[in-house]
Amino acid sequence: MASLPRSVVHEWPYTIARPGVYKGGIRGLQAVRIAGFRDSAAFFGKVLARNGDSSMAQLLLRGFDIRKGHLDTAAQAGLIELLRPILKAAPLYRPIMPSGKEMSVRMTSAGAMGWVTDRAGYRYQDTHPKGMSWPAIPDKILTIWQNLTGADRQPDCCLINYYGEGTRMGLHQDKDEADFSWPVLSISLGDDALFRIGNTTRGGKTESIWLNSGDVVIMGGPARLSYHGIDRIRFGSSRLLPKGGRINLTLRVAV
Ligand SMILES: O=C(O)CCC(=O)C(=O)O
Repeated sequence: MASLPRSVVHEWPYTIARPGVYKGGIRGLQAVRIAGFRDSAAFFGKVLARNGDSSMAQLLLRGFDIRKGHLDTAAQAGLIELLRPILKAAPLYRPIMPSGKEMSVRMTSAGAMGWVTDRAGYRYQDTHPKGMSWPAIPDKILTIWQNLTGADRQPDCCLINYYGEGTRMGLHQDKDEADFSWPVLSISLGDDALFRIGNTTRGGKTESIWLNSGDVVIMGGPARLSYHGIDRIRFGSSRLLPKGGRINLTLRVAV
C-alpha cells in the first residue's frame, strides 16, 4: 500500500479517473475510482448520476460513508425552517469542556436526550443546561436517518452544532453513547467545512475532505469510533444561513 503523507486533503469535485472496484458494492451504481488518491484500497467513490450531473456522489473515506450533495437546496432550506422553533425553545449556548476551556462552537440538542459538557464531564442528559426539556426531533430528520442507515432504532439525540466565523472542533471520538453498534449520522448545512478523519486510536495519519451544505456522513461499523473533527469553515461560502456560518446535525442513539 502506498504511504500517505501525514495529512491529505481531498478536494471536491474530483476528476473521475477510471473504473475501479468498490468493495462495499451497491447494486445499480457504477463503481469508480477517484483521481489523485494514492491509497486505492481505502478510498473509492461512486457517482450517482442526477439529471446528467455528478453533483451527488457516495464516497468511502476511512470507513466513513460520505454522501456528497445528498440534500438539495430546497431540502436544506426546509431543514433550516424546522430548526428555527427548536433553536427558540432550546437556545444555542457555548459549552465548557471538563478542562474549563470553552468550545468555539455553540450547541444545543433535540430529542429525548442531549449531549452536554461542563466541568463535570461529557454526558447525555434529558434537559438543556437551562433546565427545559429538549424539543422533539422533526420527522423529516428522522426520515433521513431511516433512509440512509436502515437502522431498527431511531436516534434519541440530534446534536446541533453552530459554527460561526473562526470556529473549529478538535479531533475526537463520539463515545458517550451506550452502544457503538448504532451509527452516527451527520448532516452539513451552510458554510463549507474541512472535515478531518483520523484513526480509531489517537495520533497517526489523517485525511480531510471539504463538506458542503447538503452533504451527509454516516460514521458506523469499524469506523464508528474513528477520530474526526472540523479544522475550519469557509465563513460566508454558503447563502443558506442569513448570517453565515454552518449548522451540523449529528443523529445519535445515545441511551
Ligand atoms: O461538524 C461536524 O461535521 C462534525 C461534528 C462532530 O464531530 C460532533 O458533533 O461530534
